[in-house]
Amino acid sequence: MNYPMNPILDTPGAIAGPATAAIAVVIPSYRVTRHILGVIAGIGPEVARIYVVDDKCPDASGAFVRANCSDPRVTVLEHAENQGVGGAVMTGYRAAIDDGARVIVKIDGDGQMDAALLPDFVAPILAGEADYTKGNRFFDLEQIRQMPAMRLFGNAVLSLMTKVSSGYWNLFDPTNGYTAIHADAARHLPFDKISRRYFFETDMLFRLNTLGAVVADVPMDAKYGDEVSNLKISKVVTEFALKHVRNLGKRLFYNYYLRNMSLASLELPLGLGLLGFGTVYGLARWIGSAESDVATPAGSVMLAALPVIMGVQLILAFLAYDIASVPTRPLHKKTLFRRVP
Ligand SMILES: Nc1nc2c(ncn2[C@@H]2O[C@H](COP(=O)(O)OP(=O)(O)OP(=O)(O)O)[C@@H](O)[C@H]2O)c(=O)[nH]1
Ligand SMILES: [Mg+2]
Repeated sequence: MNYPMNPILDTPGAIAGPATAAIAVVIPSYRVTRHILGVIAGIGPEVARIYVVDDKCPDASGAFVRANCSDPRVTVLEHAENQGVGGAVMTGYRAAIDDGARVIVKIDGDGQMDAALLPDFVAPILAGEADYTKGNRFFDLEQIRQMPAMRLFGNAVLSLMTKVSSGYWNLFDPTNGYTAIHADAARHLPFDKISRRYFFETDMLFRLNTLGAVVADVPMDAKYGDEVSNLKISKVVTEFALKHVRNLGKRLFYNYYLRNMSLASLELPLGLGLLGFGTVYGLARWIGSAESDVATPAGSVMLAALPVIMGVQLILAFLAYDIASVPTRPLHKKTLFRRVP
């Protein structure tokens, strides 16, 4: 069944009141039978379709929803094999896009996300201010105190790594799974290339940046109850670090050498080269003079110090350019990306 077109959508923030026909929710479901019915019940009338994606759940949460939920908006989709949260979300995105949804919200099935916040995620997209919105649990200091220390530290490190690898220097809390996306932006994502497990949310940001999509943070409170945590911090950090380096390399190549060239494309290699040369040459001369107990000539010192200083300056100039290059004009406002009705 396709979504009927709804004129009120063009009025920014007008998603209150009866179902606005083009907002869909995707719920990736794995070991959530104790929470999912509550999650669905909490989704307001502004949402027309709900896709519950059973990711080969050992508790058969898909069948559980079919048996216990009478909400006509709900469609249960099932994976023949477990694909991870990312795999489940992308199955939901595809179904919602095929059905003509305009904005697709992702809410986890474990009750950690308050569905009442959904309008805050959708409004910036309908107002044409963003292509993608994601939750940020670091706005309210009071709330932050409730967060487990290990998660706080992990998030801070991951946030910094993601700013660098994704190019979204304006965002924080990148692993936050509460998100919303405009269908016209989702349509251009390379679904098959996006990480499907815990790196999913972070990899989405990288892919959205390569499209030039605008992403905005939405303040939200984290809800931690009796749900079992599947996240193993130690395993995640190493795996994430490698993937961040990979994404950074790709982003720099795509944005500064493949699709565009600017002064920054010169500043980075020159800066790294000078910093590398100055450091190696300086260390070598330093060790040499320490071993021979002969003072290093001023010229040699300058030959090391100058490249280091210039190198650092050039790298800082590159970073300033990269920070200023965060996308500002939403993708779905660009005619090229807009779906032809
Ligand atoms: N763990 C896990 N969750 C999955 C999988 N497939 C879909 N999901 C769903 O993806 C969402 C996020 O998974 P969570 O395990 O809650 O991940 P998280 O919120 O980062 O970690 P926690 O804080 O431990 O809840 C939930 O709705 C899961 O039910 C899977 O293969 N493994
Ligand atoms: Mg969770």
